[in-house]
Amino acid sequence: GKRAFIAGIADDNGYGWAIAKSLAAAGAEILVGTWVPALNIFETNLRRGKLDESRKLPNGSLMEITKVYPLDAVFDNLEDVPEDVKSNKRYAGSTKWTVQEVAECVKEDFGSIDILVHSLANGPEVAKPLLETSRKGYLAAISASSYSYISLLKHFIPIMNPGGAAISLTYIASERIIPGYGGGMSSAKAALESDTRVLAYEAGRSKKIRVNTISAGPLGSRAAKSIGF
Ligand code: ZID
Repeated sequence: GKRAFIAGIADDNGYGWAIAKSLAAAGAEILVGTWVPALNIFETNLRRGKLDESRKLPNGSLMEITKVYPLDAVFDNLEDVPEDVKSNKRYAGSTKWTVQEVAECVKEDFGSIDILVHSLANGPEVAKPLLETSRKGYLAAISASSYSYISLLKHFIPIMNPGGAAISLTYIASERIIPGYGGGMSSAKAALESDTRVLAYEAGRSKKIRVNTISAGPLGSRAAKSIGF
């Protein structure tokens, strides 16, 4: 069977959860990366059975998540983490949540993976038009929504089996004007799409790994609702 690592699940409403279920139904083992600030609630809901109804697969069995890893995809390694984040209550409760550390943990626990899913994005100023977006907000959107894919690939490719595949989710606001998708999120998706072509070339040549991104339709996830979509 294949083993998948899905980055960006914190509830049962988003694309990551739906993709995990499809992969589980197809027989894959499921590992999950959950944003550190959302980890507690997600694990509690899982433990208390609140997600059991949503865990149901077409054959009637429940999706098993083998392990949930805390993850913050805007930090590549410990040296990147500023003091205020290190000492933040929500972050201090977990360890090894930078991208490099998570990849190391997955390697230690399971040796390798076959499938990498990037189902995460964040744009703190998404509600602002591009003309009103600050440099900080713009760079934060790119860091969380675009570079995070590069970083995940960089650190996970060494433990990905040849023939493996990576996928992320993009949005057509990269090509067409969609008012309301601001804060540099349109720019972040454009970068994600361009990077996908280059990463596919590089990872395909070096490790026979496919790299793709899918332009998603509307889904009432937490992220989509928070921007009024
Ligand atoms: P989600 O909230 O379920 O998933 C996003 C996840 O990212 C959450 O679990 C966060 O905790 C996590 N996260 C945020 N920051 C970090 C971080 N630094 N490190 C680790 N994790 C982090 O929402 P989702 O399922 O909508 O998002 C998954 C992917 O789908 C994202 O890349 C979206 O941009 C993409 N996507 C979603 C939609 C949608 O409708 N939900 C659309 C296109 C792409 C879209 O916006 N018409 C209108 C809107 C749209 C499509 C058509």
